[in-house]
Amino acid sequence: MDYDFKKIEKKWRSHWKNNQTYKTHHQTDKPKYYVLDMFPYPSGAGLHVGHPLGYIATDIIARYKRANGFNVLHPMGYDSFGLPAEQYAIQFGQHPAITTENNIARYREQLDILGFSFDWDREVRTSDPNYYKWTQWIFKQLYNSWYNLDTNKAESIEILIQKFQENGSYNTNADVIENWYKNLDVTKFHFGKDFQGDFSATDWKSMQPEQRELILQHFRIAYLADTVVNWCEGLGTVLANDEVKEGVSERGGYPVIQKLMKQWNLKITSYAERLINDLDTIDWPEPIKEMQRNWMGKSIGASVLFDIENHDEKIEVFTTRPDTIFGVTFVTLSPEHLLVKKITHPDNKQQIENYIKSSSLKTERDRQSDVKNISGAFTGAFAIHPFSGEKIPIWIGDYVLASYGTGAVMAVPCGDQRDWNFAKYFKIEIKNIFKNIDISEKAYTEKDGEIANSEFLDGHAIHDAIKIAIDKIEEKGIGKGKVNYRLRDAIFSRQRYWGEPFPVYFKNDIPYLIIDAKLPVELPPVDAYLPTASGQPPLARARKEDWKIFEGDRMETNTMPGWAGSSWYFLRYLDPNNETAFADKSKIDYWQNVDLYIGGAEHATGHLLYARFWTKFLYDRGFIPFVEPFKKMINQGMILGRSNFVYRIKDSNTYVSKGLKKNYETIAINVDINLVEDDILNTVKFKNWRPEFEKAEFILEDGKYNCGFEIEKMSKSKHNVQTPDELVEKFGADTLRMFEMFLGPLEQFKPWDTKSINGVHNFLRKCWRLFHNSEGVFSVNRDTPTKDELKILHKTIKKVTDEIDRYSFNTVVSTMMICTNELTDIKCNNATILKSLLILLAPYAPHIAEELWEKLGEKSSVTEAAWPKFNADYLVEDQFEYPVSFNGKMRYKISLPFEMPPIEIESLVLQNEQTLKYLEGKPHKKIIVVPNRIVNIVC
Ligand code: ANZ
Repeated sequence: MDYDFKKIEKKWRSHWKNNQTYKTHHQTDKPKYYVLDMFPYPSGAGLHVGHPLGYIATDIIARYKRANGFNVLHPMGYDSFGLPAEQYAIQFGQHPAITTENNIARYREQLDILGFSFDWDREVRTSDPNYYKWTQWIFKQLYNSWYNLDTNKAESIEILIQKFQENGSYNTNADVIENWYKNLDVTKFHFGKDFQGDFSATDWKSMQPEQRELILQHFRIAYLADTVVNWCEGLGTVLANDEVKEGVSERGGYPVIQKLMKQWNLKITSYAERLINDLDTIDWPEPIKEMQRNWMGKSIGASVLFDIENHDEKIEVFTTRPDTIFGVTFVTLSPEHLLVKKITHPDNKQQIENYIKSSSLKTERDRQSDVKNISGAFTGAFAIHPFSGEKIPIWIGDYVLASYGTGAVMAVPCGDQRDWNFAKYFKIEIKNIFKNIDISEKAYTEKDGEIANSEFLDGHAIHDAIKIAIDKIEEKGIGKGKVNYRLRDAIFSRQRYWGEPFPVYFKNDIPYLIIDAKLPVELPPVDAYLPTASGQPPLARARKEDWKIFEGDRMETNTMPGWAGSSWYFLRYLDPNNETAFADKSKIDYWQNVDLYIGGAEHATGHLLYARFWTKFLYDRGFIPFVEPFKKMINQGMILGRSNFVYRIKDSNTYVSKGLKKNYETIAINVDINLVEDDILNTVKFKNWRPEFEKAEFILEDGKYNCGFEIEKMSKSKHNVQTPDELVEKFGADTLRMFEMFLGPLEQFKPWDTKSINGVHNFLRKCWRLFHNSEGVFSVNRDTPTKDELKILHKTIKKVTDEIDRYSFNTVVSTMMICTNELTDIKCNNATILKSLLILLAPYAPHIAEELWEKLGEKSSVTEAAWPKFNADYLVEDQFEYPVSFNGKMRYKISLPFEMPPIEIESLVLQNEQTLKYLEGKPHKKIIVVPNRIVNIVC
């Protein structure tokens, strides 16, 4: 019988399903191993061959760990809230739940044919109300928590209330937004406009509940605040910084502007220091850790106060270089800075207003990255230098960001390139405070050197001067040492339909939570998935009676962002059907965090950061016993597609073959790779591909149309997608699984090229033949294995085990190939040897392994078999290969037992045919035998 992969794979897939082979039990007598894939967003395009790469790797590890005695958790689910389903709903009116359901069904079909060992009973979907009930519940915990800087953790808001009741705000070291009290609406708040944020226990007790709540809002980890956001009118929503590229939305390319809106925020900044420090405790790729460190951007420096001429207010700046204070020649405020309007001189008003307007059109990212275009405006006001007392001009410039530091900088053109550019452009004075350094061409931004022209700092090395300056600033009472983070609080509201509703309602504009017993707050039906005419989010279309739960004056109509559900999904897999908790405590205690996480590197500062934040928060509040979600992570490299191009002659429907295109002005068009073979276009198929090509004409080369090609990202829009389905149909899932691993190291970017898939397929056929005789009849011998057979096997066990332990998935495939060739060469069909071979093969090619396993007469699944133990004894050589020399010249080698006495060696060598040949019939003069070293014949 031949290797009928179609039949075999179908048979075993249904066997596994019917027998629940991969069901994971909460079996605590075994050590646990939790291996997880980043769950996919089920898009309409389905899976291409790049998607399963990581899933195959985790599946191999899951099977390998099972064979090594671990109780393995290897689940899969869907990150099923998201924009594409919503966009589709907007266009075609189909409820996103239906689109999502259809897409999931397609994904599942594609995943199933690959033979993964997922425990599907644990599937989670973030858009399922039974799942998002717990996302809402976690939001409630965030809302009901504050960050205690004394204990350095989040605690129940009740503890804070208790403190307020006992001592007022005094002695409470809470992480609260700086100058938070300025946000309070004084008309609603009876302390008046001089209130600076401090209140006594008596004050607290005398407040109305609503007033207390207004204060508490500023301490909660989930809080509402007026926030500058990237507002995208076209998509009707706020976008995260990384969703905006060059001023337009990444998705759809709609313009994005900066706008102030009331949004839910999460105080991730409280965790900045822990998020940085704990990176040292996890085994993640260094580039991802570095990206997270940069994202959090810790800066140590000082805040310094500058008086303003003819005004009572002061400007507070944040600087990392207090040593340069005598080099300050102007102050720059961000255009949004609250003082701008107050201090601007009437003569400069128009100019300043124009500038504010023009910079509101730019995103923060553009403002940071655009260093070429220098822009700004003078306020007409002056600050007073805190040491020299000199007058220094106050400018506004959008290279200063409102949301970083204090939104104001002391500008030092000699030490900061942006300040230098600004000063040159606007012809502002540049003072040099560095000894023997030329700053005529550019600023000096290094920290080696000596300070000059700076009174008490003169002669000090920069590093020392920083410290001296901070001391002096503190001594003078004009500022203090300070640590700043680039990280901002995370905006948690989206003006979308297809996301988690908040468990929140409003009464008199104050938010309140829906009680646990009423969760989840389900998405209400709406008549359209667009914002309302007045710009309210789509949920505002729902009438009171459309909501299953409606309280207060109105429900919150924002929804949560895409990363809400994915920040904790790994916890739900532990206990996916629990109705009374997000997971049972005993299960959390057993399974703990993820041992191995595989997924794309593109989530470095999104999902991977937020999941770490939520984990730490849940830890603080005592819900889980660990502080990091993913102990080890590997980022799989992208599989790149090979695209083909045709060249349309401009303003025509004529397509010119690649070799002739230089004679014309052409536009390259991505053509479906299925219409091309060996880079030659099938012109008939091309004409039928799309209506616009129906009447296409061609200019050929030698009767052929040669296409261009390029290696680029595999994507539906580039028509270079290869789906796993076609290859499984042609070669089987086992071949595809092995082939994807064989392409190269998991972490590397690799072009997709199916040239070697036949080789991999033939290797599996060769494995099959080891178990069958030349007539194709199953035939193995049950004798004791020979030494040679054992040697090949144990060499392979060692290599494969080492390689899997190093996650070197590609080299395992070649090791298995070599082993199969060697066993074939010695015509091995020994059952004991082949049985072990199947266990080694099963993680990669589970179907064929199961089939042959059954044929060997095994009753249980190969999944339950123990990983073969390597025995070094089988590799020990019992012979030594002697080099035989004639007059010092090595002529041939001969293998002889280690223990053979020299006298026997002598006689054996002298009788050897080769010896006779080299002696040419003459007698030898002398023979020297050094045991286990050499034989030398003198002649
Ligand atoms: C004076 C100075 C002199 C500075 C010098 C640098 C070099 P990092 O390290 O990224 O934290 N800065 C402060 N707030 C800013 C804002 N909101 N937008 C843009 N720039 C801002 O950078 C801190 C430095 O960036 C600060 O130190 C400040 O310029 C500027 F030779 O102050 B420095």
